[in-house]
This record gives sequence, C-alpha cells and structure tokens, in this order.
Amino acid sequence: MKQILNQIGGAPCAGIAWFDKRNPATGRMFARVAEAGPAEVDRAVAAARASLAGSWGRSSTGERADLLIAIADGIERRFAEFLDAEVEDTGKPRSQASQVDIPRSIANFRNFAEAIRQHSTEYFEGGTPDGRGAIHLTQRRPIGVVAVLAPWNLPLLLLSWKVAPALACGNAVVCKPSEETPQTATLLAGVMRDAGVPDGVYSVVHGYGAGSAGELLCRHPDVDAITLTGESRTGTAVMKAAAEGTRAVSFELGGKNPSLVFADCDFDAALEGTVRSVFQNSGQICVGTERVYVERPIYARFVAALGKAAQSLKLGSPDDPRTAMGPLISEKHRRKVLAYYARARAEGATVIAGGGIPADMPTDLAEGAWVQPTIWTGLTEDSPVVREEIFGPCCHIAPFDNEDEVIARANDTEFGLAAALWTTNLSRAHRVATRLDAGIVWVNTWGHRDLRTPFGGTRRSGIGREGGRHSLEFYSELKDVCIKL
Ligand code: NAD
Ligand code: 6OD
Repeated sequence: MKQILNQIGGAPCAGIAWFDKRNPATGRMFARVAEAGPAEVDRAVAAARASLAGSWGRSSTGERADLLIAIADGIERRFAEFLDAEVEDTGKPRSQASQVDIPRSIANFRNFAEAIRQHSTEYFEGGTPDGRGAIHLTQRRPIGVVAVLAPWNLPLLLLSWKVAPALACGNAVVCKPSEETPQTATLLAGVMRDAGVPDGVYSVVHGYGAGSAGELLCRHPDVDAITLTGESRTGTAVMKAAAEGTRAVSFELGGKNPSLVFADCDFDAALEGTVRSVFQNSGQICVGTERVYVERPIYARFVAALGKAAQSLKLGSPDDPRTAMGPLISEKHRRKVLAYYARARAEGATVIAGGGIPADMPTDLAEGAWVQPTIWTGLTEDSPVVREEIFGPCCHIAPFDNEDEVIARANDTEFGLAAALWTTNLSRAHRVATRLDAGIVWVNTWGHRDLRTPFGGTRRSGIGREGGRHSLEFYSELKDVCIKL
C-alpha cells in the first residue's frame, strides 16, 4: 500500500492521522494519506516565512523565471509518473490527462516564466509642491505566504495555475490539494527540490477542508493571502476565515453554465461542442454546460442528436484508448449526483438519455463511481436540477423563442462563470455575448483558453481573475517608491 506524505520545508513527513485514498474507477483503496494537523500546518507556514527571509526573498524575477522553466522541464521529464498519478487519483481517461491535465500544467509554469520576465516596474516623473521634481518607481512586491486550496477535478492543472504565478511573483506557498487527489501536488515537491527551489518555498499539507488541514491553513495568522478553487460555499467559509487579519482572497468557484443554441448555428459544430461541454471530465469541469437552451425550430432535432451522442459515449477503463468518459471522483460525489438524477425523475423530467448507474460495467470496474451520461427535458426553470451546480455528466435542455427571452433565462442564476453561444449571425454573436452575465463567453466553441486571458466568474462564481497578468496582480502588492530629485 502506498503512503502519501506531507511535504514540509523540503522534507516528507507524516501527520496526526491517515486517511484512505481509493481509485474512483475501481473503488479499490490504493494509498494511505498523511493528514496534517496543527503542528504540521504551523511548520509549513513557518518554513514558508523563513524562505522569504532567506535567498528566495532576495531572488530576482529573472532567477525565478529560470526556476519556473526548470520546474516545467522537471514535470516533463517525469511526465509518465505524473500521468499515472493523476489517472489513479481521478479515474479520468489517460488520453485526457495526457492531452490536457499534465501538458497544460507544464504550460502554466512556462507561461508565467514568460509573464514575469515581461513585467516591468512603472516609472513616473512628477512635480512636487515645492516645485522640485520627483520620480516614482511603482514596483510589484510579493504578498508573502500564500495558502493554495485546490480542487480535485483538474488537480495538477488548477494547482499549477496558482503556484506558478505565486512563485513568479516571489511568494512562498503552502498547498492543500484536495483530499481526493493528493498525488500530483506531492510529486511536484520532488520536482521543486530537483529544480533548486529553496526549501520552504513550496510545501504540501494533506487533509480535508473544514475541521482539518484546509481550515487550519486558512485560519493560520501568518498566512498573508488565500487562493481557492472550489465550491461556492467553500468560498464563503474561507472568506470568513480570511476576514480575521483582513487577508486577500482569490476565488474560482462554482457555475451553472448555459449554452445558447440558435437555429442559424452550424448544427454539427454546436452539437459536437455541446457534447464536449457537458460530458468532458464526466461533467466535472467548472466551465461545463449544465443548461442548454435551443431555439424552437431546431429543438427536437437537437434533443434527439444530443441524446444519441450521450448514449454512444463509451464508459470504461482509463487505460482503454476508446474510453470517452471516466467515473465521478468518489462514491460520495456519486451519491450527490444521483440525488439530482432522482430529483429530476420525481419532478417529472423526460429522461432523454441515461438517468442512473450503468448496468454493464466490467467486473473490475463494478465498484467504481460510475453514472450514466444523462439528459433531461421538461423541467421548469425553478427546479433545483436547473438552478444548482450538479458537477456531473448531465444537462437539462429547454426550447426558447427569442433572443431577449433566452438571455434573461441564461442570466437568471446566482452564478456567472461561463456561457457558450452558437450562431452564424455575427451581429447576434456580439449582441448576445455582451449581454450574458458571465466571466467567460465562448462563441461557436467551448473550452478554448489562452493562458494569458482572464479566467474567473461573476457573482457566486468567484472573486478576481486568473491567467497572465491578471494572476500577477493578485500574487503581488504594488509599492510606490518616490524619490525627490
Ligand atoms: P471544494 O470546495 O470541496 O474543495 C476545494 C478545496 O478546498 C479542497 O482542497 C478542500 O479540501 C478545501 N476546503 C473545503 N472546505 C474548506 C474549508 N471550510 N476551509 C478550508 N478549505 C476547505 O471543491 P471540490 O469539490 O474539490 O471541487 C469542485 C468544485 O470546484 C465545484 O464547485 C466546481 O465548480 C469548483 N471549481 C471551480 C473552478 C473555477 O475555475 N471556477 C474550477 C474547478 C472547480
Ligand atoms: O485551462 C484549461 O486547460 C482548463 N481546462 C481549465 C478548466 C478550468 C476549470 O475546471
């Protein structure tokens, strides 16, 4: 049985207890994970603080950019190990982890190396009240010790999205990966050591959220800022902890993202994009679509085609190249998703595809957290199935009759992360994209992301933006140095 340890100040260590880690595809336990307690969290934060007082605190942006490249190279050298770990932790198809999770994580380190190299101090010349000149140098300084709380859906990718800019700006981080996906954050500690990142700059504490390592870390008085990707209600809890000490927060939270399919769309492209946006990563993607609105003239055809596509998705072993969809992350999450499936049935939804647990999984996968790709129609807009984030491979489809109506329905949500719209009418594309209340709007595509662009949501979907210079803004403090001439 594997043991997954905390990584504190450059060294592995146990904790106050052990928790089990199961493979979601098989349901089998394969590791014991060391849960960090107050002493481990204290030591990780102290090591981070000490690193800031040492050589790391005096490092130049060029040196840090070089280190980020060395980290990217280090992950690349151990690509197979990272891939195995991510697939074992999540059950996701190996093809997806090898094309998205691991390469995009590497890209994050390279991208932020570039971003920090290009960042320059601002220079202003200005008059002073006594008529003599002064110059101002507006610098970006590190915030200090940053707590990184990461989710389980894209474990290394979403962790690297925070760690890379935090290090680029000269901070030290203490990471709390999700209890469901402890491995790749732990492997990253080895890569950091080999790359020459000073001890204490990157530590990992394992455990749960409330009442465990996550909460201990957020409440630690020597943490200067907290960055979280997770559920909206976790954001609320973390914000309360951050209020003590008025610490800065950056939140990427939940969504209930709409997709608007107009009758003038390229039907095949809209169908293919919608299939990806609903079922990729088993629907466990924050920007995934859970509400589809289709203009009435093509509604029946679209429902039938999406239903057929859902039924033909192959569920199976992560190692089988034909597998299109993996399991959910855990039995606990499956219970949550199946409760929504049951609720949809109870409310009288028409089940176009799926709706339950697949009956025909092979014996070695029978205990995994599998659910069927599922599509409903016929629910009202006030149903919890249509309003709440499910985070599973499912969506509700409803018809609409005009632009104003569908925009109002798409915006009638407490979230505002992403939206997709499908139309060949250029004016409509601009009009509707502008009126949709979401941080990211895709037109005739879904999921495309340039790492330099702002990523984040409005309302309960988050606070702040990640990506390129937007991340650098969170992970640094501005400081103005005024020099009288
Ligand atoms: P989660 O909120 O349960 O957990 C996220 C992290 O926070 C984990 O490390 C967890 O242990 C920790 N945590 C939980 N409660 C805590 C608390 N009270 N104090 C401190 N730490 C705590 O989220 P999850 O289930 O891991 O991930 C799924 C959620 O993440 C979905 O809601 C999804 O929409 C969201 N998500 C958002 C984005 C985005 O970019 N907006 C991206 C991916 C996932
Ligand atoms: O940037 C990416 O590649 C990506 N897939 C981001 C997804 C984020 C939310 O879950």
